[in-house]
Amino acid sequence: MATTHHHSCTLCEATCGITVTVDGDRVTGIRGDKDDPFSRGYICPKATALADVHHDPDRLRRPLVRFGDEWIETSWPAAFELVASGLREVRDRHGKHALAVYQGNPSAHNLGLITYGQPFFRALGTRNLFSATSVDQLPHMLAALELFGHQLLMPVPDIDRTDLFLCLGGNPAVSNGSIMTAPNVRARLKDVRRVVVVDPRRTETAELADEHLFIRPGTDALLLFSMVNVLFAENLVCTGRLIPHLVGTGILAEVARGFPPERTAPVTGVDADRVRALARELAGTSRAVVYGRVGVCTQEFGGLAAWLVVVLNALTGHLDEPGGAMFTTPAVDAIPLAALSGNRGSFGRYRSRVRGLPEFGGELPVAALAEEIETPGAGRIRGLITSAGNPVLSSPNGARLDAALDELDFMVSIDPYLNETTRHADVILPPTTHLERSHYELALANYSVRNVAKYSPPVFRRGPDQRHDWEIILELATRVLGGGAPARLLAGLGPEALLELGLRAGPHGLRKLHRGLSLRSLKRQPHGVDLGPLERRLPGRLATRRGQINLAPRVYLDDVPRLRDLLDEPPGGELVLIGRRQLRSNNSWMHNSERLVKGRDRCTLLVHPDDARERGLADGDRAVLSSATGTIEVPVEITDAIMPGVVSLPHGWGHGRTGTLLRVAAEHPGVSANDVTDERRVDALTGTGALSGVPVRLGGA
Ligand SMILES: Nc1nc2c(c(=O)[nH]1)N[C@H]1C(S)=C(S)[C@@H](COP(=O)(O)OP(=O)(O)OC[C@H]3O[C@@H](n4cnc5c(=O)[nH]c(N)nc54)[C@H](O)[C@@H]3O)O[C@H]1N2
Ligand SMILES: Nc1nc2c(c(=O)[nH]1)N[C@H]1C(S)=C(S)[C@@H](COP(=O)(O)OP(=O)(O)OC[C@H]3O[C@@H](n4cnc5c(=O)[nH]c(N)nc54)[C@H](O)[C@@H]3O)O[C@H]1N2
Ligand code: SF4
Ligand SMILES: [Mo]
Repeated sequence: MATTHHHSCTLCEATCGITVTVDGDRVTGIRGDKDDPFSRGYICPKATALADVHHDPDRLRRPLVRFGDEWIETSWPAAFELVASGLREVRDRHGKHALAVYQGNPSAHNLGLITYGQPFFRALGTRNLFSATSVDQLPHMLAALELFGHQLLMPVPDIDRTDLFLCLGGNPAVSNGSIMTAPNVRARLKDVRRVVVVDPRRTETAELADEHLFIRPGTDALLLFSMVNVLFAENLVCTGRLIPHLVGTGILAEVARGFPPERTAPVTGVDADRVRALARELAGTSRAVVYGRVGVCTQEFGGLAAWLVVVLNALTGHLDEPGGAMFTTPAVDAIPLAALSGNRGSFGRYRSRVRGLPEFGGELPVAALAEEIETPGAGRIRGLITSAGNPVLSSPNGARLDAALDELDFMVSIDPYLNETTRHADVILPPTTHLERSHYELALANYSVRNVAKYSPPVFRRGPDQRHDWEIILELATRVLGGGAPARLLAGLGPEALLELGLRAGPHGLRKLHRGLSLRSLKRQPHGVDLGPLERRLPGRLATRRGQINLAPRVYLDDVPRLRDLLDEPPGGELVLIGRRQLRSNNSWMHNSERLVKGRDRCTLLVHPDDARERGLADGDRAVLSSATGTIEVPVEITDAIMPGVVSLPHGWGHGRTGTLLRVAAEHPGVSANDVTDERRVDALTGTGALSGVPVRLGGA
């Protein structure tokens, strides 16, 4: 029987509404849901591939247990027993820190993993918690913690009401927006009066923009500091109604004096006159916003750059103002809940054992994972749980991690695929996937350009022998930590009940008792509910001790001398590598969908014509790309859309390895960019992997 279901695409942060038509147990179509008030029918090509994941013959549906090179399907109780004893043994013999966890990106899009995964992994009490955060948004979270008092208080560009969108290190026309949930961001950008993009590549977003400025990778903090310099030097600082709450502007003025545009231009490659003009334009446009994303985070000065993005918005009166950088009013508000438990976030409470990289929010940087497995001594990692992550392809020097994983005493992966990471596990526990579970955007609704809420029931009932992520976690929690009272309580509830509690306690729930949001009311509105545009939230929303925003926290000031050194040592003549995202690719794990990977090889290296000529390379040639950590062979694509001296390779490829079961991906393997990135290159302040700006050499194959 044919049925129609309303759901959301959970592949990226845009949260597009989808309409799924089903006949029996087959998906017959996935279309954009025109009645979703937020996405209004928009989807990108990846949404339809959710059907491919659902029907993928390679997707695991029952637990796999390794016997040498063989995998045997086993029952859930037997698999749980094996995993529990493996994990317990590591803890009993080597202590709780010997057990590590890596949580990957899809965790953030998964109601069950947010509500159950986080508490369980933390309850393990290990310092060795890792996640994709430290190759992603960590610098933005640190800025949120330092300036607004809570690591989750990241402001969002009010893109629908802005007149000037200054975008650094983000390519929302392809990524569909990040820490800016904005379905159909292309259309939204087209409605912005002026868009300026700062990027080492003339990206798809830059093509839509009014102006594009090439910047040398890793130098954004210099550019941003110069803009701060101009604001003070030309008396353009205007902090508006936040004046009584801002401190630290005096120190900022002082520090910024060392970064006049004429000093930074030779290093950044951005003309001093353009920097001055941009600063003036930002100050002179009443609805304007500076937005920085992955490119400003995953570089050697990511911490400073992410901080300066907030500083610029604040100094020009664009913080917490319509059209500027605003805070959301999500239906389930994680911040008061987390603040109540004293968990506002943390930084540098302890450091990684081998290299001394700083803790952030109870996690350590993933750039340290391989060495923590390999290096003997007390506290060495002996066991690993990966959940919804593929760090072999996604973390810097993935090749080293690939080898290190074999040294573990025990590894379990909660993942629907036998891929480059999970092939090292002793047991794989495959959860249900997207269409088989209910959905609410618990995390991303906090970073949405409008306040929205949407609940979707599962499209398919899961099979009798399948488990949801949260059920797997709960079972492990009970078996490893014992079935204490908290576990029993959680077990009795389930993610929906926790969601209901969150909705009731949230700003759109209790406060409006009669018409307040509840799970029931959301169920009656299957396309989702629009709760209006972003509103001013400061100073009430601040979680800082004195209710103030210190624009110049010590952690950043202490890192400024390192940036100043960059002024004196302009980068050498070598090539540097950056990444890029592609519309039909989603990090490392959607390449088993034929419709997404068919056509020409997309894992190509973009090279500027001058750099190609110098090396005798022609378009389509295979070239050898090597770095301090590795060597790979890639097809070259010559284009003037990339800055001279910079080459670009997408990440998430490098399939077809022995022992994986991804038959479509193996036909389109590509190479892994992270086989040449370097785990030793991190932002020294935050420990975030510096995936961008990696020195490389390029030659003919
Ligand atoms: N060079 C370079 N490296 C990068 C980046 C870059 O720009 N350049 N970007 C970085 C960024 S921003 C990120 S977020 C990371 C992403 O890196 P990761 O989070 O490590 O990896 P993903 O590629 O997202 O892989 C997700 C894994 O989760 C599994 N999975 C999918 N859905 C589910 C589910 O519902 N439940 C469970 N249990 N598993 C599921 C998939 O099979 C896959 O194994 O990569 C980072 N690495
Ligand atoms: N289609 C698709 N969409 C995705 C994803 C995907 O894999 N595919 N991944 C999702 C995830 S996990 C995330 S975190 C978001 C990321 O969302 P975005 O940040 O928008 O993603 P990117 O396309 O990686 O954009 C980073 C940009 O930074 C530029 N860049 C690199 N180095 C520098 C630098 O030093 N300075 C400056 N100014 N720019 C630099 C790159 O050229 C690139 O254009 O996308 C999400 N959406
Ligand atoms: S932009 Fe594409 S991948 Fe992202 S949520 Fe929308 S349909 Fe899904
Ligand atoms: Mo990400």
